[in-house]
Amino acid sequence: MSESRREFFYDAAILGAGLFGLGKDLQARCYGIRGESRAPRTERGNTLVAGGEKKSAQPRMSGLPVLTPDVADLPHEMDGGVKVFHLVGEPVKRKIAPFKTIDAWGYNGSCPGPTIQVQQGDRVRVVFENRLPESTSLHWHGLEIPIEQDGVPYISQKPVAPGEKYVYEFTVRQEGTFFYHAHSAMQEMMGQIGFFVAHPAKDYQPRVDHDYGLILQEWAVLPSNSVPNTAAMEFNWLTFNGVSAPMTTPLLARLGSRVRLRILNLGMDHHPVHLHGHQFVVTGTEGGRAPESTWFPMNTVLIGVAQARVVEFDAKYPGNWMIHCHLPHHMMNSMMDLLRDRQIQTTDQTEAKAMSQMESLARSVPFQHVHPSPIASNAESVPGFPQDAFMEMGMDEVVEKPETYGLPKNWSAGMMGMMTMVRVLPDKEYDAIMSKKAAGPSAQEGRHHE
Ligand SMILES: [Cu+2]
Repeated sequence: MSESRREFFYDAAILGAGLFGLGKDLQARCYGIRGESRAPRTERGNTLVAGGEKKSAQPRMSGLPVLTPDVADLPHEMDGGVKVFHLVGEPVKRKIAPFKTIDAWGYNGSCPGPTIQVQQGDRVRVVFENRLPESTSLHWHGLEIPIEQDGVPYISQKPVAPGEKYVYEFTVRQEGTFFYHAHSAMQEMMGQIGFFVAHPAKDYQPRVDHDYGLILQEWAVLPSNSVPNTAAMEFNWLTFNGVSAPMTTPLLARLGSRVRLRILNLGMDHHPVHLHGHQFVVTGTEGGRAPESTWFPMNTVLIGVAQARVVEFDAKYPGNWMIHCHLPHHMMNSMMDLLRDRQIQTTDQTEAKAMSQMESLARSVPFQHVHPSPIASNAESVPGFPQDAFMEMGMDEVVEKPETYGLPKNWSAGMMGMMTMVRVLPDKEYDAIMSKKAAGPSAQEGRHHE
């Protein structure tokens, strides 16, 4: 691609960003890294704003905005000096895998809810509308705000009845990674959570080049069902930002850059999140920035329930590095959906049977059916077989997007559950993907809705 053509895409991306409520200053920061396209968020199936609200934001923002792959940002408008957000709690259909769509609850058509980004010191108003079939409220997790804004039914406010609106307003005095959620346990388990990121008044040091956010969730959804069982204590679907691998959008990092990951957990399980090939330091928690004297190298960080952990690392080594929850059962999803209404088979599994099961699923999705990795000729006679054999479901084409460009063939067969990857790419590869992204949402089947 010629330089001028690349510039054109670059400019188009900035123009596109303007449409979604990013001010000039913020745009400049968005594109601080050459080609760091933050063009129109194009997440599949998400509705950004309810009621076609007018947006005319002129935010001042230090640091980069956070990118939450597969989850859009919530735009805002200004009313005098107040940033006004419109948040709608409602049932949401969420495609968590190419062959699995669940009936979750979320906000503004998204589960998790859209990401709210503000600046430390901002006055924030959130006009909340309840389109759920039951009463709810919004809790601002970790924020030091007046008790009447705390969002706990009966304790700090009357529950917001179905069809009602409720206005929250407060000044954000802190910096850090916070979240909003319904303060009702089962509603939380239906997916009612979203990021609330407060950027610091003064940039964190050292500055990062990429800032990503991931929300960890688990779901109990029986085969042929779509409604999560919120009373369950065991879970068969594990998601990052509302999607299971390989649908998770890879996180891109330019070789030599510094990367921040904000990881947030609001479920029933704790998740040890592991990054391959690099060491990171924990630079913050759900309580804000941690002093540098507390940083030490690690590559697995436990994200407890209701916690956030912010980690940073230098992307030193080129490659497609996995980042995933390391609980074995969270590195996969239920195979029950593959078997449909049949009993899961743990013994007497032959290659022919496994292939026919996989083919029946492949026909219904459809996904590219790739022959699984080889098994030994005497596999059937070995106690314990099969374990991971027959688990691989390659679906490269179904989950293809600019961020997957250039991955090795059948990469998706190795991706399951609570898993994504950090792609540390040399300039040429990085810029090639950014050009594809900048080419616009039309190339990505119009996933953006206004
Ligand atoms: Cu886990």
